[in-house]
Amino acid sequence: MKILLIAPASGKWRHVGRSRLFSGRTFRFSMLSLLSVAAESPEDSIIQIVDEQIEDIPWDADVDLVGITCMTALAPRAYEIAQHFRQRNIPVVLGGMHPTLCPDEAIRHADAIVAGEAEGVWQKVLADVSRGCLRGIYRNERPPSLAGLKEPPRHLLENDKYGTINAVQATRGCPHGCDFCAVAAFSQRTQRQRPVEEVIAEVKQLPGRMFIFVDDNLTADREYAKRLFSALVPLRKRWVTQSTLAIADDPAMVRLMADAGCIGIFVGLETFSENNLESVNKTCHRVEQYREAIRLLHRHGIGVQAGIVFGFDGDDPTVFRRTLEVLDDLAIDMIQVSIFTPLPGTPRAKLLAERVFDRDWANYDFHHAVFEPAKMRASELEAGHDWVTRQFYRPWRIVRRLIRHLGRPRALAALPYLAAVNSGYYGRVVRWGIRGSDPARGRPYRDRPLDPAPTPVSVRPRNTPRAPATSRGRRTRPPKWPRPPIAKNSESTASG
Ligand code: B12
Ligand code: SF4
Repeated sequence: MKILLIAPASGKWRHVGRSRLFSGRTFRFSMLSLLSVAAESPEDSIIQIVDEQIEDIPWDADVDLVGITCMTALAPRAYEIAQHFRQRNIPVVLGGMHPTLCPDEAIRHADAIVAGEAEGVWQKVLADVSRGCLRGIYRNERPPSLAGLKEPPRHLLENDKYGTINAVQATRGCPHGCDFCAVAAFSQRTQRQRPVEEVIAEVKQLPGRMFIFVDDNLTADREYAKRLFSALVPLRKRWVTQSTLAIADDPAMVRLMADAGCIGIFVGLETFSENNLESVNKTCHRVEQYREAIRLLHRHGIGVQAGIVFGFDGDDPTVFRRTLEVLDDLAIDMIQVSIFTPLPGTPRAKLLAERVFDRDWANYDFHHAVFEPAKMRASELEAGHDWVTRQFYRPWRIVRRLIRHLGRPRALAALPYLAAVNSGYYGRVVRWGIRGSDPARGRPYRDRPLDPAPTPVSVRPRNTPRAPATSRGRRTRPPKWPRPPIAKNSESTASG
């Protein structure tokens, strides 16, 4: 059977990979969604994978089946592509996050959808295509076993168009219940692990030294993580992953992780307000533990990329400047800034439904405000989001961060990674013309009362009076804000 598998791209992402400069290559690294589907197909299938970030869709392709993977922001584009092939009488199957979380919508745009994981149902899909009776929603009754997964056919990708095609997944899902998170909704707050020896066998035969674990929370199961890291030590590979900061309550674990080759982790810190974290049920770590946890990771040469989200109900226009200060103060190495987005299928989306003013999924790319924030205008939220991105990736800040990193143990191992990600984001700022502005410019912000829990960035209660205006119409400068009172001796975090 001839199968065309498509990863759509929309807006600024489409064909970004064709430019020589700032091609976004640093941020293209997985494609495991489609590679996993390809791996499940019979050996005699002829499979082509098309990534719209780097190539055109072969609209006239002579194929028996089209499969499209789809996040929410890419749903409109996926539906457009599906419509084209269905008009040519080629059956289309949609899969991935969005069809899984919005199956009733997705099925209106395809002949069939796969809700959840492909393993366990893809063979049935192909059998039904052969019989000409492909139809409806295909879903596993219970999550498929992760033992014996076939190796992703990475040779189907154009290696030089990717930051790395060495992407591996050891676990699926996350046990936490953050109410805005699509992963929690997709995995129903569970995590499953692949056998350690199978992960190690896959890692062993990856070319080069560097690879990425695309897991959402690799350290959620400590025992599993310890076994995996111990087995990785002799391979002398280098890798990055995603984790919560809860690991920092176990310094031996962090040491083992570094010995196993970890040079960077992406951590969803989200906010520096404990109230904000609590409001979305993010309980896996606490703001007061950030400083010590980050120091510990840095002491082991592990770079920290923070996921930062703006638009929580506690965020007012001063949150952008305060957050930038704290990011500098905590010596965060890289950030990914997002606008709070009520993703369909998550509990938070239901709670925010009445405040949503934009239902065009294309804008659910974490760079647009799609609902009315509580304490600022949507335009301020977008301006502040862009402003923080641009400020954080100013060349002088990048250089300062890299120099600071050089003073840490094992610095040389992580340096190329930190430099690549920082310059990748700088490239994005230039290429996309990200500018923004600080919505609180000229306003006092250092005298804001703190949350009940000691946090560096506070939430201003609605009725907090502003500083009085001076006779020249300016507001008085508040006293210098004391250093953020993050706990100094905390090595104990909530368990992950
Ligand atoms: C790696 C990754 C990326 C990479 C690479 C993505 C890629 N092309 O492979 C990059 C960095 C490019 C990326 C970018 C973004 N990402 Co991303 N990404 C991920 C991450 C961490 C892992 C994806 C992965 O490789 N999974 C491993 C595979 C094996 O699992 P899978 O994708 O679930 O696929 C299985 C099933 O879903 C199904 N399936 C999937 N596709 C298909 C297709 C068919 C035909 C079939 C039959 C089955 C099927 O079968 C697969 C095997 O079982 C996920 C988190 C996650 N858990 O998925 C977030 C995630 C998908 N990303 C997300 C987001 C929001 C983004 C960005 C918008 C972030 C941003 N702020 O810019 C951008 C979008 C860029 C754009 N507009 O194109 C969200 C999507 C939420 C949603 N509801 O849409 C996720 C879920 C993260 C999160 N915590 O919310 N991402
Ligand atoms: S810890 Fe991260 S991956 Fe897990 S549910 Fe919360 S936000 Fe999602």
